[in-house]
Parts: sequence; structure tokens; C-alpha cells
Amino acid sequence: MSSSANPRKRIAVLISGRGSNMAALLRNDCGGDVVVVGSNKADAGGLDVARDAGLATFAVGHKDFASREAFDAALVERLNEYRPDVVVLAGFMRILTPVFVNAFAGRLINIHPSLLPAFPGLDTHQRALADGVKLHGCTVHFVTPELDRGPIIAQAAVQVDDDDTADTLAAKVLVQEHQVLPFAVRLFCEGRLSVEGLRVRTGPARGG
Ligand code: NHR
Ligand code: GAR
Repeated sequence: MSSSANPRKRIAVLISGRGSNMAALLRNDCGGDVVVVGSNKADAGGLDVARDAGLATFAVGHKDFASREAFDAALVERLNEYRPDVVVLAGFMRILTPVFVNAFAGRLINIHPSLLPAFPGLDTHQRALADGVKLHGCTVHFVTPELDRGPIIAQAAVQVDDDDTADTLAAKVLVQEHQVLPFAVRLFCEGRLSVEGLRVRTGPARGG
């Protein structure tokens, strides 16, 4: 197959913090190229990492907008300058309205630090400990307007040990996140994912 018929995908990444999941996307072959890293926080540490890697970055401060919808519209506009094929939320901490979700429907992916549908939302490690689960982990899913309820692409589990704290559990889960996010993005970039309801099926690699 010629490369012009099947060009590498353009990946945009949104972060709010240190950006270790974004860095995992840069380290691993995701079947595409990260073309821009954006944040709702100008001081997100991950933006420095991205700049050091020679990537384009931007920040859109959510506090500068009167509504969530206005913030989301501005974010869509900035992202579209880079013509992304897929947008990855990698530790992005703002809930997105349909203004944003619909603009990238079917090509918007999030990494969430729990085994969904358990523990959607925030403070997942603390809540997993409080509920006494023995398995915890992370989920990569397509983003839909309903928070953390989109079709699941991939998950990875870790054991909860007797002496785990929220911090030790977060560290164990993060190791898994760094594996499963590049894996899931690669499946997407290779065109292997098909979605039916909440179920995502992974077909064979094409041309291989
Ligand atoms: N938006 C939609 N529509 N659907 C999803 O599945 C989303 C989403 C936006 C972000 C990531 C996320 C997660 O993996 C995500 C998934 C932020 C919050 C939150 O409560 C919850 C979940 C997620 C991200 N944010 C607060 C808010 O008011 C702000 C918290 C803060 O700044 O620290 O937006 O779980
Ligand atoms: C990750 O654990 C990610 O799963 C989580 O924030 C961390 C970001 O770390 N995401 C959420 O909690 C979304 N609500 P990173 O900036 O080093 O990738």
C-alpha cells in the first residue's frame, strides 16, 4: 500500500499536569505522529516536556471563558489548526461539553485511572481502597458526553496489596497506563477498532 493512500495519523494530545502519559505516547510507536500538545493550564509541566521534544504546544485557560461551552469552542478551534485525526485526553482534567465531544466524535480517546465502569470521575485510587477492591487499574475509552461511560478500547489491571496507599496504588496503575495508552492509540491509528454500542472490537491489522 502506498504511503499517500494511508498516511500516518495526526495525533493531538490534551493534558493538565506533568504529562507522563503524553511522554509515553512520544516514546512508543502509536501508529501516528503527535502534532500538538495542548492544555487548559499554561503551567502544566507536560508542556515543557513537549516543547523540549520539539512539539507545537498551546494553552487555553479555562478561567478566561464565561462558560464551559465557550472554553470548549476555543479549544476545538485551536486543535483544528493542527488537523488532528485523533485527540487523546492524557490526564486532562476538565469535563467536556457536547460542543467539544461532538466536534471529535469517534476520534476522541481518554485514559482513566480505574477499571471502568467502576469509579468514574475523580479520586479513583482513594475510592478503590475505600471500597476494598482487590483489582484496580486503568481504562482507555472513547469519550462520549456522559463522563467516563464511552466504549472501552483497552484495560489493564493491578493487584491491590494490603499495604497499598492511594499513592502507591496510583504509581502501580501509572506504569500500566503508560503501556495501555500507546497500545490503544495504535489500534485506533491502524484502523482496527469497530464500535457497536458500548462494545469495541479489535480486528486484524490491515495489510499485515
Ligand atoms: N468529558 C466528557 N464529556 N466525557 C468524558 O468521558 C471525559 C470528559 C472530560 C475529561 C477525563 C476524566 C477522567 O478520566 C475526561 C473524561 C475531569 C473530571 C472533573 O471532574 C472528571 C473526569 C475526568 C476529568 N473535572 C473538574 C471539572 O469541573 C475539575 C477538576 C480539576 O480541575 O481538578 O471539570 O476521569
Ligand atoms: C493519570 O493517572 C491519568 O490517568 C489521570 O491523571 C493522571 C495524569 O498523569 N487522569 C485523570 O485522573 C482524569 N480525570 P500524567 O499527567 O502524568 O499523564
